Amino acid sequence: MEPNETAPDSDKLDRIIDARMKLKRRFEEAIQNTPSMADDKPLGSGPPNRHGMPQVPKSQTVTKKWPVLDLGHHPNIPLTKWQLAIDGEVEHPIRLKWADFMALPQTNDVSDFHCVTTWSKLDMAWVGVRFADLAALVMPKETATHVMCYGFDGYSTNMSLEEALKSDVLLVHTVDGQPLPIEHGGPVRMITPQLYAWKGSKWIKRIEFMAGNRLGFWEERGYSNTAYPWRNDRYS
Ligand SMILES: Nc1nc2c(c(=O)[nH]1)N[C@H]1C(S)=C(S)[C@@H](COP(=O)(O)O)O[C@H]1N2
Ligand SMILES: [Mo]
Repeated sequence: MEPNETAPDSDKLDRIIDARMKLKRRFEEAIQNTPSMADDKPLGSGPPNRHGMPQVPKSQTVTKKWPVLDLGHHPNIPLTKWQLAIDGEVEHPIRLKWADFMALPQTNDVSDFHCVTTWSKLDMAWVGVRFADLAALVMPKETATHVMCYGFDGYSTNMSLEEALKSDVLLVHTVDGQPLPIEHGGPVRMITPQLYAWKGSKWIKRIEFMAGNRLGFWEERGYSNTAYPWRNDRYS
């Protein structure tokens, strides 16, 4: 390869890194101040987890099984038809096909899953794309404060950007070394290890950045807007 052929690539990489660092600086303080990182009297039991909270949040029971919870309709999306739209209050809205998504930097992480119906599943091994890396691609406008995530089944759920931009929030396609099963949201779902699991849309198809907050499916029906497990913050 000629030296000049590598120039556009390293330019592109520089731009990506730049965008990520800019976004990180913008939200770092807000992220550090979220309840699941900053609360000094978190509710729960067990040794501290990696963000300093008791491993098992209050009123949760650890399960080995992985229950299925959703609205009862499991959309079957072939990879050839799969698309993810990221739009709203962003500089560069995009629509990713499967190959585009898999070509993005992939993150491996092990995290816990806390369901509001009182079970927790610990140490799940995930592979996927960081929400923060997707956000750096589209670049949220200064006015963006929250996101709404939509599933192919008609589901929706909202959260603040300081929660969504945490480094353990991923759009995952692989769990414990296997493709994410359809009943758990495959081909791709979001996970939010520091919030109750209903904030992670299964079969995710769209992320809308918003200049303010709106309520998602369960939030409209009395579930908490914020969903902090270590505050036992389940219903509003
Ligand atoms: N698209 C979609 N995502 C969803 C839901 C849903 O009904 N549809 N249910 C939520 C709820 S209430 C929970 S507890 C988790 C459950 O994920 P699981 O079925 O993989 O355990 O998914 C969340 N994400
Ligand atoms: Mo749930």
